[in-house]
Amino acid sequence: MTSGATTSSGPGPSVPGPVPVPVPVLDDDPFSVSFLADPYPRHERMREAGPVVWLSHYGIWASARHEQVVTALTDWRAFSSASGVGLADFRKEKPWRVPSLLLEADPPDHTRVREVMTEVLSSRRVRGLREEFAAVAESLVGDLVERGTFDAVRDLAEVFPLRVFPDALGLPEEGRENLMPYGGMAFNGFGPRNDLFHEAMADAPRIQEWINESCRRENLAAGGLGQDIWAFADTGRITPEQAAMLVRSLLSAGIDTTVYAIGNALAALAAHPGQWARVHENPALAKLAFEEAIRFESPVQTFFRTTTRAVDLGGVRIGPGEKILLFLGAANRDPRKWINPHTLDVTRRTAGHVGFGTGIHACVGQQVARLEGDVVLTALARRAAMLSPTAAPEPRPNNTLRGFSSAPIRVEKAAVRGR
Ligand code: OVM
Repeated sequence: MTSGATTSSGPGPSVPGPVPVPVPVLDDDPFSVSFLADPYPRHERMREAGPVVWLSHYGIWASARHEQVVTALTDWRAFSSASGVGLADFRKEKPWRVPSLLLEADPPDHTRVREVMTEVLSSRRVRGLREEFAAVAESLVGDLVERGTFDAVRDLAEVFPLRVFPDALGLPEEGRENLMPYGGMAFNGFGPRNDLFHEAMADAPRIQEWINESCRRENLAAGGLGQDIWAFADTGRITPEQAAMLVRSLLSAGIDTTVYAIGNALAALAAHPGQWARVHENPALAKLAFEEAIRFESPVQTFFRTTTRAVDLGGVRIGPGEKILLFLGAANRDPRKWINPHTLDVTRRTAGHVGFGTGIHACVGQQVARLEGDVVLTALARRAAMLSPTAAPEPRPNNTLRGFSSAPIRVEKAAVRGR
């Protein structure tokens, strides 16, 4: 047993069934600033303690292993999203906002709205965004490379998604500064009511008012993804109320996630000059590099599920109505699944990573995220022969997202190729 973990047979009476295994009990607070700033040693301890552990600080189950995380995400009948995918159990406490029709729902309610969103964010539609996204990336990255030094987070990761995604949606110009703070609310909102939660919610009523206004049909520009959602209300596939809520989902999940993903990818690649050399040599590797960065430094670290019945996970019996915290970022570094999991390898086969989740709730916008990552890294690969950090990245604590508030880098300019 690893230090810090004790075992118990878990709460509840013993029942007939699989032979119960002792359940490791850990007292970590995975939402403390110290855990969030340096998660990987704690992930390892949790992963090695057992397939499923009991986190006594919150009275919840958790898994940091790839196999159990995938099993729980795949088995939506036993591991429900409808009670919320954060710590709060919606059957016991009032959610901070009206629950998402997409994220915080199970079949059959989930099914039709998910089908609509899958169509809205189809491959064909996303391919149609590429030209514009690539042009913005080329221009922005071109200017930054001329400067020689810049902050990969503040000057690039926080700038690029806000230059392309709100236009793709058709959002009004006014108030776009509310998008990142709203993402901060949504993702800190999955955690406990700690300082991060309360700081994120400080201006909640004003920001929510802007978000709700921005979901209305008349405030969305023609030709954007927002109007594409609303068009489904005319076909009767969804109601107008559902259309507005699905636009809210794009506003919740579409900005901060890609900011963190691009920032994490740039920070990881700057810290691994040998890997960047390969991407520079062959910019077609940009796609793989972005995917590997999502595995290596997963922007979405955790989501919860709630059991609907007694269920066995990795030999551990979990009772009905219990919360389980799934560590996507730890599953993505599980040595049972990955060779050299703590090494960034841009030619690694990343299939099976759970950075976008898996199962019926797997990220519906993942092709948009990949497009953003691809065009940014491709533009940089053509122009920068070398990246190097000029200071350690500054962690930005968040109850769900892993990333940095700053990652200053130096770039060595190359002759522009491949155009
Ligand atoms: C939503 C949503 C979906 C995925 C992630 C997320 C804030 C939100 O439907 O609102 O994070």
